Amino acid sequence: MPFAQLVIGAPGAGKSTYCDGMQQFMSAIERKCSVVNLDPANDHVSYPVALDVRNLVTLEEIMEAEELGPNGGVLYALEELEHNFEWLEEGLKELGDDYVLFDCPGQVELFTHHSSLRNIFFRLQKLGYRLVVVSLTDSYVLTQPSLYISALLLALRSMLQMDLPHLNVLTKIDNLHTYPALPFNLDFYTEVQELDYLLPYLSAEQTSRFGPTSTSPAAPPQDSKFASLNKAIVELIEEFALVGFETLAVEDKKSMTMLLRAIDRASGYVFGKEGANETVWGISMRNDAVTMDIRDVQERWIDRREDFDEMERREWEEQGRRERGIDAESGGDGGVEDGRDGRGGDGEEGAEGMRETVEEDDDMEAMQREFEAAKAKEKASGGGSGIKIVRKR
Ligand SMILES: Nc1nc2c(ncn2[C@@H]2O[C@H](COP(=O)(O)OP(=O)(O)OP(=O)(O)O)[C@@H](O)[C@H]2O)c(=O)[nH]1
Ligand SMILES: [Mg+2]
Repeated sequence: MPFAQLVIGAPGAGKSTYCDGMQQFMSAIERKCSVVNLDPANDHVSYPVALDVRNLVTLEEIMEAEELGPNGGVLYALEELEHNFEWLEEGLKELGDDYVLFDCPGQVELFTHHSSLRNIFFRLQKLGYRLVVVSLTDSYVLTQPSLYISALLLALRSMLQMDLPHLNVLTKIDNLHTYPALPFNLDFYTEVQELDYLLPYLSAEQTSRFGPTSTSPAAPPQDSKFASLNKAIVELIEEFALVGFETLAVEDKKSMTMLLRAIDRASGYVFGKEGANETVWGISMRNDAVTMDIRDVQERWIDRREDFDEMERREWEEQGRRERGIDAESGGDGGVEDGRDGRGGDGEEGAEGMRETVEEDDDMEAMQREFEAAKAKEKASGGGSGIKIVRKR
């Protein structure tokens, strides 16, 4: 019973980067994993492709032969794939029981109303794959209330259309500190509750002559048609109560660990593969010490990013020193610069670097303890962490 992730999301959301990072991460935890490219426009990918839709159909050929633009071309190509599903089936047989990551095209029509991608997913399910949709959204959408609401609608529509186990993920969370300060804490955006707090910001965005962001919105005309429409949309999203988000910084091992845990729970992998040959991951899954809730994510990537970067840098230096010491003792030829090479090196080296750090749960725990101690100290001295809590609970 093979497991698979269907990686979807708007163009540029980070799908291919995620597939690359996740494959390296899985190889680090000794889970056999292959990536299948289902995007006919993907003429260059950084991961090793096990099966490539471009061997069946390319966007360039379709656009020329059918005189279509890029969007129409991708839809047409997916219809071709749907009608030649045997090609995909044959290719997947070669992959055996590998865990498969499907890198999908970014045209949103494909996961909102066009039927080909959904039909392909259902046929994969019939082949025996245990599927989970991993829907990626660039965390940039948090910077503008209307973008965030659009992302929520898109996520909701995709969930309803795909009708499969589904996780929404805010990607590039490491970029958040470069954007203007958000009016709410991160958990507000990931939990997707009490959206009416956003209404004044949506109205302010509409009325502002100078652009959308405002942390102190002017009194909006709450009775305008625009305000009523916003209210109806947020009520709709809340009534479905389906949308929520995980977070991801693809180069951060802890972030990847937390996300894969959530995906394994959603797909049932965590139960189906218990006792399988994955000792490192098994231990990590049972080890509750390595946890990171959304408030920790906020501290890590927004409020105290620099402290954490510094802490990690010291960790890497320490690890590098330890490894050099071990190399010297064992008469090895050295050469370990630091422990940082999670994805930097190519292929094997990157995976090896990640394996070492995943195995060193102790290091993560130490960091966690340091973090907890720093928080406790801050609380004891009466100082806040600088978090602005606007929302009332
Ligand atoms: N800072 C940061 N950048 C990221 C992250 N994930 C992806 N990116 C960057 O985002 C850009 C787009 O990533 P891709 O993986 O090509 O996005 P995609 O969804 O495959 O895009 P399309 O195939 O065009 O639909 C690249 O420049 C990546 O390096 C992340 O976690 N953090
Ligand atoms: Mg891509």
